[in-house]
Amino acid sequence: MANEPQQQWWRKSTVYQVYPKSFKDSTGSGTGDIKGLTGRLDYLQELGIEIVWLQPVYVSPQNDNGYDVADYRQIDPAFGTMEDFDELIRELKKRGMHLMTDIVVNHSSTEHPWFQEARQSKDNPYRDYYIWRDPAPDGGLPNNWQSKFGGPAWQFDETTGQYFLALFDKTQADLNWENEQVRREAADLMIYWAEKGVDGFRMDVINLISKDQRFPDDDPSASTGDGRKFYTDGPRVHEFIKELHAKVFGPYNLVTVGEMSSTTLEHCIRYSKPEEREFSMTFNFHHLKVDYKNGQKWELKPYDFAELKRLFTEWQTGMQQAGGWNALFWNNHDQPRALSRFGDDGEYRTESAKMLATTLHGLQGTPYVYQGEELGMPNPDWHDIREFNDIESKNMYRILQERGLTGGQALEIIRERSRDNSRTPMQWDASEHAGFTEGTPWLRVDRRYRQINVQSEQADPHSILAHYKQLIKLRKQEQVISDGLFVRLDEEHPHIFAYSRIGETETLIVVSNFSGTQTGFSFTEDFWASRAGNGARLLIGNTRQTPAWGKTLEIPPYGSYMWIIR
Ligand code: TEU
Repeated sequence: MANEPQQQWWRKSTVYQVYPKSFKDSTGSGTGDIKGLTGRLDYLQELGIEIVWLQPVYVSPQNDNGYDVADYRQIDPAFGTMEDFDELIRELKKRGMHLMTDIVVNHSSTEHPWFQEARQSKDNPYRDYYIWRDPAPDGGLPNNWQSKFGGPAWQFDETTGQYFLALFDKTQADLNWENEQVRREAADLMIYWAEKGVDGFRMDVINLISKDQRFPDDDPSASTGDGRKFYTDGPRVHEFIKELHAKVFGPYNLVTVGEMSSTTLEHCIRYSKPEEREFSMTFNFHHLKVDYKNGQKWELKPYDFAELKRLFTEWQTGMQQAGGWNALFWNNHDQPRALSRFGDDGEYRTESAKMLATTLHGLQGTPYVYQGEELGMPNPDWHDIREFNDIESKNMYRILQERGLTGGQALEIIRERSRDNSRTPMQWDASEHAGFTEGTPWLRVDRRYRQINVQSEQADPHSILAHYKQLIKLRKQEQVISDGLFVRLDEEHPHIFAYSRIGETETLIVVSNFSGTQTGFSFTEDFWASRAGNGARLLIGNTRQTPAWGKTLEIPPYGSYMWIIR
């Protein structure tokens, strides 16, 4: 089975995340499609990618860009046909590559036939596929839980006079996993795709499927008093996931990653330890909340570098010691571009993009590359709310103004935090619309596409793209990158994140400068004497000149280096 220690081939792999709507349009519709992806597989193979994570292409009204599924077994015509999907699988297998698809079963679209049936009457056979509650005694909401997209988490249904739970958009109704039939439906739809040759699944907010059946009010005065503690890593979540592993993940030998919203290290150890037979690995988001003021996404503060390093250290050592496995990422379709957030998308764009990559790819876990990250694509720097598409951003632009901010203040926050920052079309070349489409792109291409695109970076041996290719190759070559024990080397340095990976016979050392100023870093006496003193070979760096090896290193602005000591 894919999760047995001896068969964990994916521990040396790199996953490439494809947001299909923005990857490549083959028809001129202005939105990306499956054929467009299939036509670019050579690019991904050349990069060294072994697993492609294709985000939802199922039938959907697109209120949440495909995460509102209206038919779990059909391809939405906007993305192509089932024949196109079958061709994609064939073409991946020809190249020795694997397909991971997105499974969204915490909720369905309210346009799904199940919901259309359920809403007809309280005794409809599908009623209990969803979570319905009577109004509170005062006629109000069943409890004070909040949607993750802003506003209440309950939507009133006039037909039956009850509310249904929707933790995300009002058109995304939470499925009732207490209902055995729902669990059977979920397993069956996964088997359907596994039978078609899919090699793995990314499981959308899968740690939210088990709700506290008392549905109690939360304490709204708490920073996370939005109800999440009553459905996050809920009472039966591990039971439900083990059931899926027994029915699907194990028998089909699938590689799986759980997207864990607001989770804990303890749960992620349980979710990803092979002997638990749940998932192969987990995404957690704690490192991407270090610029949330008071833990609130829509309140800005400069990112807390010390906290970022503390979290990396906690999760690296915690998961490794307990046998868990991290899914490593800086970017995805829900996050602003890390380059603009933690690097410098201006003067030091190339250096800082490479620095972020080296820092992440030297860690324990399986790295994920989100489309465009390998080019150093930045946030699109928009100044008009009409440029934005995302439902969450539109809701928050309204809500922030209801809270008393001016339109300009609200827009400044949206520019920093909007998920649209990562959803602008992939930049293939310097032709119009960056070669993404012959039509009008659904979301404007970033204005810097003439300088930042695949074609120009393929021509440059010192490009960010070349750097990613080398990192991906090193992970396959150097066992210490997969297995080495993580040991933090910098003690609260204001600009440097340095760590080692201790192997049986080799030591990997990664030193990264997260600032635009040259800075010195010194190894401790003990470490230098015990490990580093007998010379190191540079595996990869991001500046023409590499710092002279010694107990104290002078690291240039955004300098980042990976050495190995054998
Ligand atoms: O994301 C869930 C999630 O944690 C983020 O969407 C986050 O909650 C949100 O940005 C609020 O800050 C998954 C998918 O990745 C996302 O695209 C979907 O919108 C969401 O679930 C619902 O399916």
